[in-house]
Amino acid sequence: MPEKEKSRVGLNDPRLVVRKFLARPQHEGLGAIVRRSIGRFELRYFDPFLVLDEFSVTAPAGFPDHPHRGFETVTYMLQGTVIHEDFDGHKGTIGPGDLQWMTAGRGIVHSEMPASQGTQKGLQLWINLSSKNKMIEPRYQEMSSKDIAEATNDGIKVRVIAGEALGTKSPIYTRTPTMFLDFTLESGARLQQPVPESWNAFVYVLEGEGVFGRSKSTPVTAHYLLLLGSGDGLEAWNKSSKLLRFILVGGEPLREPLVQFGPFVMNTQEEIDQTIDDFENYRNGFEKARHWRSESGLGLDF
Ligand code: FJE
Ligand code: FE
Repeated sequence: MPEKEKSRVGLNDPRLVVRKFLARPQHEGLGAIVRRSIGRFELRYFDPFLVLDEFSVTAPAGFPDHPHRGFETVTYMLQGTVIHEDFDGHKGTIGPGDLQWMTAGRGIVHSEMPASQGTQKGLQLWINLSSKNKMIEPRYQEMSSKDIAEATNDGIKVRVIAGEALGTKSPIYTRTPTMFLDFTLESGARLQQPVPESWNAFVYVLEGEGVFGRSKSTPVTAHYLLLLGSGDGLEAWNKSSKLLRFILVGGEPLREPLVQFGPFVMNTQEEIDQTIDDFENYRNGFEKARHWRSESGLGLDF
């Protein structure tokens, strides 16, 4: 390969793993189980990311009627199907490999429940919105598995949920600039993936074992979250004999004050007080919550 091209694909300053967390199962919602990595006590916030849950729901468990304001939720299914239903009549299913990118903005009230028997598994990522976007109109971007762009090269497969990898771009619009890549590396494969220098980035391992950051570092297995330090991208290796699957997520930090009360994430305590008042009195985006109940008819105390 000519030297010029090498420098184009190569990384000059690969990011190292600076912290590592094992996400252990905990109860959330109504009988659901989540492995929460970002959003737990030791890792309250990794700007702009509020929560990363690897969830597992088996009927009748689920996430019945509950609100959101001030951020986005990204639901990416790994196995099974979830039915979602909101107070504006927006309804549908999210099946294996499907994506729902929901900008809650000023307010969404919805339910997220298992659609079938067996265990439904997926990832849900909460991405904070900047102060200027917290009260925007809610919006959904949905993609079924077959429409999610995939690229392959040298033992690497990537599903491009958001951002760009191996020359393939996702059509998802990220109001808080974000990349979300689902990588599968065959045995022996080595990945070099650029990540903008100023962004925060993490890896969450789904399957197999991988070596991240430095070729000599200890292999990491499923359910581990790795926070990456500064640099221009991620270098990863599959030195095992099995497939390695992980997500790489990066986002531009907002660097704004944050006050969170459960599913409401604002910049100040006054805005949180206002949000609770809006929700309780069906105002400023919560009007439609007054007469709405999901088909499950259940609610969630948050
Ligand atoms: C929520 C408790 C919750 N992780 N992963 C309190 F469980 C939830 C919530 C979820 C959730 C939903 C899915 Cl489909 C997947 C999740 C938490 O709905 F929003 C609050 N406030
Ligand atoms: Fe929700």
